[in-house]
Amino acid sequence: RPRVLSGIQPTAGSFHLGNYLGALRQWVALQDTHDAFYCVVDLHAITVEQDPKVLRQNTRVSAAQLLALGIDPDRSSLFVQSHVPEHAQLGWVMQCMTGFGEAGRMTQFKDKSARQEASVGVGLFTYPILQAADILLYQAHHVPVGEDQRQHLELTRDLAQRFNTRYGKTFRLPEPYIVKDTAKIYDLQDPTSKMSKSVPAGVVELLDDPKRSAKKIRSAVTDTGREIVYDPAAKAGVSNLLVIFSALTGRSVESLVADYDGKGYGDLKKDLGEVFTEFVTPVQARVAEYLDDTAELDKVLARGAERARSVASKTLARAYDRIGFLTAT
Ligand code: AQP
Repeated sequence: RPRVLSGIQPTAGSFHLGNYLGALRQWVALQDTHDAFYCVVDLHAITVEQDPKVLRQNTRVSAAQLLALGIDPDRSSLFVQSHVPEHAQLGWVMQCMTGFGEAGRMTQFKDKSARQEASVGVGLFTYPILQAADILLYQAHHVPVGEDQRQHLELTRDLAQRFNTRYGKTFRLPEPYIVKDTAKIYDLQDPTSKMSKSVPAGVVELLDDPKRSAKKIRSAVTDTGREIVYDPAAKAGVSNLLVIFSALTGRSVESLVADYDGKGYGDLKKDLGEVFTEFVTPVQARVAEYLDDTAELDKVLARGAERARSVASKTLARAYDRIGFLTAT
């Protein structure tokens, strides 16, 4: 079976619809066809300042959400990044393989550092390099992510190629796995920007009160026209709602457009609020159950980390050897 690896930050506590439709839904589906490794990337979370108590809690909340959304720990290795020290170790190696200018071209760093008011740490700058190590450790064939991660995947491939050329074939070059229809879910208040946890107004959070989320959906920004059509360039807001509606229900955008012929934006938004509520209510109940028994949750994560380490340690040992590090005896 081909391998798949992906990670998600625990920073916000709740995941949002962009995370779910852009990435996590694919994580769940790929369990059927792939040997899957999924991690909560707490090392990435500290690229911006975190309160230790909140980080610990959010890491569990993130793991509980992944389980509640359908990650099956018997089929997939679900783990916390810091439990597998090889990530940081290979991360250092990859930093030494990366050009300063190359890292500086990452557009997400430019966006995030521009948005951040506090001083920007070096970790935020080098985070795509650690992400490359995350992926390469598992010799992943595919990496299910949203469109915003495409450039980081390119960097990962470049670094793998560079290492292989310099030291001999060591790493598999991974392919991004990006589902076109939901590759970029847009902010409800600004449907030309991606939905992002850093801009809370237009985000729909999975763990938020569904009533509040339905209200956010009802007040989503749409244009002044009346017609419900799919036209991302001219009608970004409505098109975004149609994509979300379609992804949550499995109904095609065309059939939705046909069904809403003659109806108004208000009807679409109200119905989507209900669809979302129906989707998220059982998810929230399962999250609460997983968080009720943190000892069991921690055990699941320990098991996942053990399986992850057994793969990661082999890759790291091979890379260290190729580089010319003495084997520790
Ligand atoms: N709006 C989105 N549409 C589609 N996919 C998205 N992803 C994030 N936003 C969207 C995908 O979710 C996965 C996990 O994201 P992450 O934890 O790495 O965090 P992120 O990309 O930093 O998420 P945010 O909310 O976008 O945070 P900020 O505001 O910090 O940039 C990834 O696969 C990502 O592609």
